Amino acid sequence: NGDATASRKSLSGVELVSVLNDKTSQKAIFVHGRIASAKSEQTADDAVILLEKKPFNQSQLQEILSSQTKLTVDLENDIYSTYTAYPPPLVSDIKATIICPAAEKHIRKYMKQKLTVVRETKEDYLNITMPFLEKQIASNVFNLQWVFNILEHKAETERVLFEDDNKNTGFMLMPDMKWDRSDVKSLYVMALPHKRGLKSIRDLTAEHIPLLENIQTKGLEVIEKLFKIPANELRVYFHYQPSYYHLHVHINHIELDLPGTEALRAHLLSDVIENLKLTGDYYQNKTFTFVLQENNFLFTEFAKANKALN
Ligand code: G7M
Repeated sequence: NGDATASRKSLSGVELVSVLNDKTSQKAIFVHGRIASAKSEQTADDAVILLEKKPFNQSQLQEILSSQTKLTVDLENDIYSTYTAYPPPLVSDIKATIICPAAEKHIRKYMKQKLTVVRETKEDYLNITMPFLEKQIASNVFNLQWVFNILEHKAETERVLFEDDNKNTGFMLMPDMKWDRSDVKSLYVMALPHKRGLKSIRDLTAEHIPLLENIQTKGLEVIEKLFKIPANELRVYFHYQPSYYHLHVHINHIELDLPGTEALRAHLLSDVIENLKLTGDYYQNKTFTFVLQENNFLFTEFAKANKALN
């Protein structure tokens, strides 16, 4: 919804419905919950809650290595011992992301599921993907309100890193929701163009090169100035398919090991610019290969057209 200021002080009133995905190696868990509605106490909204243990913050180490941290013994043998440690609450923080009210699309997105590789020709895009996206956009299933809130200075206003307000080539540089900003080695920033109607890189033509070059030059200059990270330590790319169909560029620290940076999803900004310079309608004609989760609605469309079987 358009209320950009909703914020919570605690997790009270959250009912656990189910665990969507328990990602032990990433020390994260995604759950489906229900949260008492802000509007009426009798009703509850579906919510997706993402809980993730954070990396250690070196400036807090002395606080952890102190009498404030209680230990219980798990094993003791000669010079070796292992414990479960209970550090004080202020240094045992976890990152919590709440999507509420969550649509079925969000619940499906975070559910553990099978992945399948899909090939999308130009014709598949015109016959399957585009009609599907247009239907979803018309019924507001891909809620882009959060993007418009940023572009219209209604949300995350204190987080803006840079803005170029030109209608055609301008963009806003924002910390991504995934980055808690505590450590520049895990830098994750996104560039959001002001121009509306560009759904994904499929829509890009030679006409958009000035916008893309502007992001590449100014965006990276600002990051170097603010965070002292030079362009040659950054990974700058688009997703295809994205989750949100307002064009955006992902910028992250090269040492950050992330899902979504792999060959089946990421397209480097510099390659996109280069391809458009060589062939202005490259992305309209290209066959894309990408991975979809099997309970993604777009996957269902490809399966219905018998295009997801090989
Ligand atoms: O390319 P794709 O659509 O998959 O990526 C969307 C990106 O937008 C992800 O990296 C999200 O973490 C980020 N993101 C999503 N939302 C809803 C928000 C938001 O409300 N604020 C910010 N700053 N980033 C978001």
